Amino acid sequence: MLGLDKVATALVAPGKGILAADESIATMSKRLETAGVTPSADTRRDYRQLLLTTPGLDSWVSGIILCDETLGQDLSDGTPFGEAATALGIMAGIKVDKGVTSLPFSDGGFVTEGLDGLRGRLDAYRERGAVFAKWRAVLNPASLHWRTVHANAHALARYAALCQAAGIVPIVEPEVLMDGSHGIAVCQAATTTVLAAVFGELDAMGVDPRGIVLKPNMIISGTESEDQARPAEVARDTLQVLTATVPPAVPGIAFLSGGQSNEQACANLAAINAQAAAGGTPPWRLTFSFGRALVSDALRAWHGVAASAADAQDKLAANCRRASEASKGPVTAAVGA
Ligand code: 5MM
Repeated sequence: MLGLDKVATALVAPGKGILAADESIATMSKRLETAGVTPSADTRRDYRQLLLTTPGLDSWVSGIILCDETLGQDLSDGTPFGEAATALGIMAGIKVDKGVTSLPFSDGGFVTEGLDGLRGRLDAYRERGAVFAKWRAVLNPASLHWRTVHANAHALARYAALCQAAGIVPIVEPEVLMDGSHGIAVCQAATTTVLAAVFGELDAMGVDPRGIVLKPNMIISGTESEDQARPAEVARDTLQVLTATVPPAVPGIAFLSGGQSNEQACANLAAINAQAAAGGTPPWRLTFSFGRALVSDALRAWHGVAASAADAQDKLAANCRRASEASKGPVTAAVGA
């Protein structure tokens, strides 16, 4: 197997990003219902098969993140998902966290669980073809308590260390939510605090920064804020935060979309890359690990109808192509400037 640094670097290869298709059974079932599809193991499988087998996907996507259920499933031709992804030139990843639970004495904060038994699960996932993993912490910028920051940073670092010991590249995802009416400065302050704590804990746990991918939020205004930051401002503040907190040895930063549309997320990613390039060559690749910003249009187009699969795949391909372009460096932003 390739070294951790080689896998991490390949995940963020020029023009490539990561497709997050790892919704838990509960989340995926809700999204299917909203799209008019009856949720079941079979419909969840059919939907993920549609995504993975999109023609040309490997031109824009280096890896796909799956959940436990999908990595244990087979495509309709009987090929296991992990094997099918590898055959298509796409690395298979696995979401290993078990979701969030409330953290006592933290003013309503949450901590992500899933460390118990993780060592054994990682071995089993590797057997099924996973070469990278993902763990997501969720933080609310408007009510950020130091206990929430500390608990989540510690858990992310314990997870990352276990992954690297198992020969699996950890994607480290501390998500500062965009829900709320806060302005961009609140997101910037919270994300700086969170990333500084995360990299402090990763170092304390002996995690090699060359063998991880960071999956942070962009620095943006809260969804309900009346003052929506434009891409140039998002780029400036995002790069300030990353420069202050992320070691240059980290090969790549793959942003989550956090509820942004494909157009908005790609405009922001393009602006981030343009500004980074204007300041010289950034130490890390700056790309995408979007979920909703890539797949929402495809799910709506498919709505469980086999005859709509090709149209759905076209929509996914268009969104992945746009994200890939945005990750390449200076391009014309689609929204604002
Ligand atoms: C695809 O959704 C992922 C898993 O969500 P749940 O465990 O809550 O079901 C999620 O972690 C996702 O990978 C990230 O939030 C990035 O996705 P977005 O849609 O924010 O780009």
